[in-house]
Amino acid sequence: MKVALIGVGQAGGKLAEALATDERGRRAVTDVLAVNTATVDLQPLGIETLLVGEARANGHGVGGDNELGARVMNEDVAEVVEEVDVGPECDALLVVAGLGGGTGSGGAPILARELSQVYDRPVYALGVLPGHDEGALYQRNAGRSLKTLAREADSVLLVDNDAWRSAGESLDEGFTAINERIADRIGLLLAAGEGVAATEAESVVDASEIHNTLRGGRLAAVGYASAESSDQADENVTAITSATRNALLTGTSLPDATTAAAALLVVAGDPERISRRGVEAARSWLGDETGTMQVRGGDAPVDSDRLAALVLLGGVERSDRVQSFLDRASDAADRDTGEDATESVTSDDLDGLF
Ligand SMILES: Nc1nc2c(ncn2[C@@H]2O[C@H](COP(=O)(O)OP(=O)(O)OP(=O)(O)O)[C@@H](O)[C@H]2O)c(=O)[nH]1
Ligand SMILES: [Mg+2]
Repeated sequence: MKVALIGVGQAGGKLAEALATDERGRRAVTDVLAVNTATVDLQPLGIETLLVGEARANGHGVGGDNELGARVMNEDVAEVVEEVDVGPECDALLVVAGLGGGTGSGGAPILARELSQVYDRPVYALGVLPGHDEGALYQRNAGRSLKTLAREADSVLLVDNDAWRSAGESLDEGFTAINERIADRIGLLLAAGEGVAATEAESVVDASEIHNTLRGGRLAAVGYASAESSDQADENVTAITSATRNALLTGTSLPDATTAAAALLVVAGDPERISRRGVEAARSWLGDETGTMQVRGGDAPVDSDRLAALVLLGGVERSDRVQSFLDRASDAADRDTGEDATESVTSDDLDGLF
């Protein structure tokens, strides 16, 4: 799936750069831009950048004020859209931001709304949720931003900052490593079907498989795990099923978000090592575990001795994990646990940004 990529804010810019320079990610990224209100955060980036909100932020950022972040983006959004090159080969637009800060948190929903009006292609977001030890302001910002972004984007792929952090790694020292993991996994997903000859893979993951999986809901998550494999495909049934199991149960970008409206299983590895029986078993397990009948699948040829499973889950707002994050963010005294699966992102417990 080819995407035009726009990072908003500091996390957004760093992640856009990581994805656009990732060995696989760069095959899927047709254009990339980093937008911020802070000059110093744009300077180190090796991608095209755009400073916005100079009149209000003076090039110094918005200090975690996401309402100001939204206002600034609203004023300069035409200029941002102008800088993004969306060619005919582009399957979707992808807006990336940390949802807990100011510029990205407030700016991403405004930008997603504008891009949806300008282009007839899906506008997806990659949103980073603050880790549990980040302060209340971050949690609240992220909750309000997420609620608004879920309405304005076609789907929001969520990555919890605690999910792919290594043990003992502080959040700050871990950012580079976390960003690389995110870029590696999202890069694999986006590039899975790019530049793959139909003869090379048993089934190709084209853009429509991703669109259809994400169409199942407003929020999405991705899981990843790999396993050792044998050079004989028929000995790799367990390698594929256990990688899939670990991708969902311990390797997801949104821990414990295991209920979904639709799923996509990408099995990555040497095509000669991929067991069809393993893939069938893994897909069937995935459907049972996530509670959906819609499990799509495909292969991603990768030159490796290992086999990996990448699981994309659409419609994870059905998960308790999302509900509990939004509850924490809204600080609502009177919690509503309604039956409607999308209620967590549409209820009035938490004010949207606009
Ligand atoms: N994964 C990841 N998260 C980051 C990174 N940098 C910041 N964050 C997270 O993103 C949130 C803060 O957003 P930033 O992107 O720093 O803020 P901003 O959009 O630049 O907004 P202002 O600085 O307030 O103008 C926090 O939850 C951080 O933990 C990063 O490089 N990687
Ligand atoms: Mg900043």
